Amino acid sequence: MTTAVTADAEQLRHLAADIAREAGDLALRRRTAGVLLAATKTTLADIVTEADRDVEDLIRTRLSAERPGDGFLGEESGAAETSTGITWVVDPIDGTVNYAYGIPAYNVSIAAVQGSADPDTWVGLAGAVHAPVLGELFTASRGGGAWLGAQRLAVTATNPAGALLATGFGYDPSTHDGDLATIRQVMPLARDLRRMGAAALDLAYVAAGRLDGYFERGLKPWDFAAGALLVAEAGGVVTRLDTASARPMLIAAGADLHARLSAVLDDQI
Ligand code: LIP
Repeated sequence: MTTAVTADAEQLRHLAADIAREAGDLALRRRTAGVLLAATKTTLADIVTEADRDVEDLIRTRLSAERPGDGFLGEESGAAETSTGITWVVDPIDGTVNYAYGIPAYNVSIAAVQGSADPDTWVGLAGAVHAPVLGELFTASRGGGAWLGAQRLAVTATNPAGALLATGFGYDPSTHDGDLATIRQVMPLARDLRRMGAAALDLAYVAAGRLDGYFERGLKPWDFAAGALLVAEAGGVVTRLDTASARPMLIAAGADLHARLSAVLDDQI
């Protein structure tokens, strides 16, 4: 039986930041030494490297030592139920394809949630997104705000020039046509579009006001657990449409743009 606990979100934020910093530094060292492909997963394009596995192992080992009994859900090593009421949701290297190609837009994403690793029921408590090549560590705690180092983050307000949006595509080529059709429907709201290939970084940039909004279908819980809390704590809104499907649509933006994006994307579902 899970004993619900009220964890100090700030303590969890500091722990997430500390581990994300160490894990990101390991990822960068391994990238510099050369990346070894370990396997492919759902499609040939869905890769996992030896570094993904080793970075997740470091994170899992640190969390087990610091927070015994907490649950865990990681992209590469599966799940463990919580006995404390807290679960960690981890993407060891978000932006894996960028990482494999040597593109700097990759990060370590670590989130602590109250409850199980179910995004429809969890309550985000703390998160850290570390982009080691870019030298940036984004953090947030529930009620404690979103931060880039000591700089407090805030989402943008509506821009008459249109929204700078980001999105992404899944690893299954059969989904690309539908996703392109969605982009066509959204473009009247946009001034331009970015496709960085790392969901947690897209979300961190919405929180930091570097993007006005982000939407993507088919993300996994570990892709957005930390980034969604960053956006919420930066004054933004994050929702998911079509959650009963295999490819829910995540939408993140300031309140006004979120409402306009949701109206268009809801019609697409
Ligand atoms: C990736 C996401 C990205 C999405 C990719 C993939 P991964 O996560 O960050 O936004 O477009 O399809 O899901 O696989 O690099 O952890």
